[in-house]
Amino acid sequence: MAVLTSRVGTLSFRNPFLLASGVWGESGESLLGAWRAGAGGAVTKSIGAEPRPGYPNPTIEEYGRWGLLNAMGLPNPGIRQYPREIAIAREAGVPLLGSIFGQDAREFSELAVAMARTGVLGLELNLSCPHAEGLGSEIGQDPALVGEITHAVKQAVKLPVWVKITPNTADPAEIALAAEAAGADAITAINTVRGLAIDPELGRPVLAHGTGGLSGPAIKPVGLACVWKIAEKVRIPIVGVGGIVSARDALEYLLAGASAVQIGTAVAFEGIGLFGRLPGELGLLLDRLGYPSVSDTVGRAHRPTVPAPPSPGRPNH
Ligand code: RRO
Repeated sequence: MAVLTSRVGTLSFRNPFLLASGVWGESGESLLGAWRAGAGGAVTKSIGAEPRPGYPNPTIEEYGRWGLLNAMGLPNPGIRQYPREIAIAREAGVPLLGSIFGQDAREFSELAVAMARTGVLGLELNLSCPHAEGLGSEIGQDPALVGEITHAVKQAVKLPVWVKITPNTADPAEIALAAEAAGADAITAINTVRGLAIDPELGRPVLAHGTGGLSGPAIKPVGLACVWKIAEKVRIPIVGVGGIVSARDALEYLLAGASAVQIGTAVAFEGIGLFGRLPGELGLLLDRLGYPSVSDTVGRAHRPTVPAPPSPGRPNH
């Protein structure tokens, strides 16, 4: 069977399926549950300096299995409370990345230092929440600010730093390049795609916040295109996220240039049991397609070895 180990820079995971930030990762027990179910690792909920209740309800609109529109509003218990949750998962050996969000380079570096003390293996900087005033993608759309924050965090801690970037900008690859130039160890792409739902009966937006972020299978092509474009420009590893529900979806991301993938919305729909099924399914798929390992697939669609099928009605030169 194909080797499923996934390497993202200096970090190594038993398989490429990581729990994405924001879904299921609020408590130590839930992070541990994802690992016990078979995940390669997990990213915590995004944690800020102070506790935040999040936005009022409604915070989620569902589009069948195609997607979720959310505006949760970064609910989290704050960096002083959260380490006790991380301890539960870390003591059980879960490979964990700590996700943090802040307003500026100074706040990010302070959070990074506090998060590093918890024993996480690396950090993920959330520079991409699509509906947080003064946070997330509002700063993550500016390459200079992304560079400044990444640099400050890298100066503050010794851990690997992944920068999670937004698709809600003209050129996500430019943001990724700025993060790489500032010392990022990997790029996580993508966060949710900004969207809006309107309730015609009420004549107002469905979500209390108004706009939200779309996730789930509907955004897979957006995520793949971002990973593809970023892989053309940066040399650091990419972690793909957006709409993955099957081993085949994951392989598409790997072939586009991702070294590992994260799963969020599919966990919300299906539960963490999917981490027990996906690695085996990926192994079978890699065997069938002749890939000896996950690492042999990374970026392969940029240099295909199998000729394209002839297009109907056109000569195949
Ligand atoms: O909490 C949220 O509303 C949220 C976050 Br932090 C994020 O990064 N992405 C998203 O779609 N929602």
